[in-house]
Amino acid sequence: MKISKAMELVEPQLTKERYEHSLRVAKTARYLAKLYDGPEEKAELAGVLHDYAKYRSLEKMAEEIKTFNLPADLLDFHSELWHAPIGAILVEEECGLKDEDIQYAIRYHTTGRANMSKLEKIIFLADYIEPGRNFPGIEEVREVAETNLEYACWLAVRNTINYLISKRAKVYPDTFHAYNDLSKHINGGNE
Ligand code: DGI
Ligand code: FE
Ligand code: FE
Repeated sequence: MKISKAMELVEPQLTKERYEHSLRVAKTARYLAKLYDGPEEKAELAGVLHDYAKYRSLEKMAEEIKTFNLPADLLDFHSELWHAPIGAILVEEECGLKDEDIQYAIRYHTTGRANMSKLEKIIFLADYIEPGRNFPGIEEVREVAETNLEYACWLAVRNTINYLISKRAKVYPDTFHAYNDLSKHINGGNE
């Protein structure tokens, strides 16, 4: 799929702000792919498409978690998590994009998971550090993103877990799995 086609398909699904966020994620993802010898075209496409399902109604998504056979435990966690796995399926169903690498990157862009592919890490990190974002501690993540993809992802997951805990929110198991898995890249990973 051409990037212009993906943009055309995504734009009507999103608000103007969210669409612009998606374009910044695409640009950041392409930059990271070049830096880390990843798939640049796929990174850009996945960036454009990653939030495709962001504004789908909660009723529809709750239904689709069942009909698409997605993990039922998603329903016990914040609905913010749903757009990622549902978007990964909808880009195929509604846009005709059948590309496992891109679909995994979309599926895990919110939580991460253990054993993320390079493309999954790139999208996860690009979504966190795109220039429109402003989280506490983001400058450190942006700096580390220039030299160490795994460490930057670890920092992003750690910050997200800390944020969720400070809000007394639940943390989805894949988020912990991402944290634990990425820990092997820091401190020798044995602590
Ligand atoms: O869709 P975006 O806003 O661009 O970004 P995103 O898909 O990374 O979603 C971010 C939100 O998801 C943010 O409010 C934190 C939340 N989140 C990430 N991991 C978890 C989580 N929320 C819960 N409850 N549990 C998680 O593990
Ligand atoms: Fe998202
Ligand atoms: Fe996003």
